[in-house]
Amino acid sequence: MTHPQPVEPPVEPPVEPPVEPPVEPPVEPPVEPSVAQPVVIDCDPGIDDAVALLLAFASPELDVTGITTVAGNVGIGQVVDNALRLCDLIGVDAEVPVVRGHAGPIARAVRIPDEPVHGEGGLGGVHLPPSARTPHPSHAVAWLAAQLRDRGPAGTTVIATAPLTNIAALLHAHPEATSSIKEIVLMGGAAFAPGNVTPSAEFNFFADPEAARFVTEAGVPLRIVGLDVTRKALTTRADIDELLADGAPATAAAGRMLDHLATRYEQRHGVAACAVHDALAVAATVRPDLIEWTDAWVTVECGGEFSRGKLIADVHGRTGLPHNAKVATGVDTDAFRAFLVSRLLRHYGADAHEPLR
Ligand SMILES: [Ca+2]
Repeated sequence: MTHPQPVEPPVEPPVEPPVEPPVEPPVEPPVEPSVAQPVVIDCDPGIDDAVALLLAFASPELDVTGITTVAGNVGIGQVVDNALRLCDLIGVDAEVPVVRGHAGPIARAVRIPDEPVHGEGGLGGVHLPPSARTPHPSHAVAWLAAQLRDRGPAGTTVIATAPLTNIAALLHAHPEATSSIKEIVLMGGAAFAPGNVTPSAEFNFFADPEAARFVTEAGVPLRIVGLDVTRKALTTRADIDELLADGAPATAAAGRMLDHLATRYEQRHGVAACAVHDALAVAATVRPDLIEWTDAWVTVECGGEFSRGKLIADVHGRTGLPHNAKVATGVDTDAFRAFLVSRLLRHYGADAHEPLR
């Protein structure tokens, strides 16, 4: 007698787990040069201007067609010299001019800060090699007028990171330029935060309040990035160390300049970090979504005993006057820090993904 053989249960083929597609790190979409926004940068380098220039030239969304200069953080001669040296550091195309502008306010005596916020030479004691470049032969105001005219209606964005003397002089002498400006994105003022020169005034507006007032009321699309947000968007010691550790010429220079600011900030506030005011204006141009904007009618106090240079922002419509600006009132600090540091490392770092230009 045979015993029945045990029946093996049918073997189910192993079920392969579904294959998850590999997770790619987020990649910024490439920006075609043809859609890059033409911009001019009016500045007074200055450490944060220097970092703003580095960020602008690392941003393919922007086509920086010229750098105009004005007295502010340091005198006009030093500002021009710093801008030329920074162009070498960045690798700016020789066709992009550095243009000398006003040596001080038109309506007031020049006022260079007594306190050396930006350190020796205006760049935190960082010595960049002398440049063989020379400034453009035109004055900044004449150059801006021609540049804006050539680019056509609403063709150019102006990023202004200094006292507004050049821009006010442009809009006063060449009112037709108003229609050629797509928008002005400026670093200046403190609508609701305390000032950094007086209790009420930020440096750029305090240095030339008449110019700031003229620009705010000139009828040009305007976005204002002031101390209300730049003081919140602090670059940290870790960010600075990351730039220093990279060690390439431009990242190391940025790290050393920011280290100067952070050391000073720590002495004053007990926190090893620093505001990079002007770089936030560039970021606001490329990535306005990083900022919370509030529509307001704005002007600048020119005659106050204690409030000279104060940015007045009527966000509740008390004056009944129509909105003439978008005022930055909030910022995604971590997103800005990541944007700034990653762009600098990506474009200038030792393992730069893209060539210098
Ligand atoms: Ca500046």
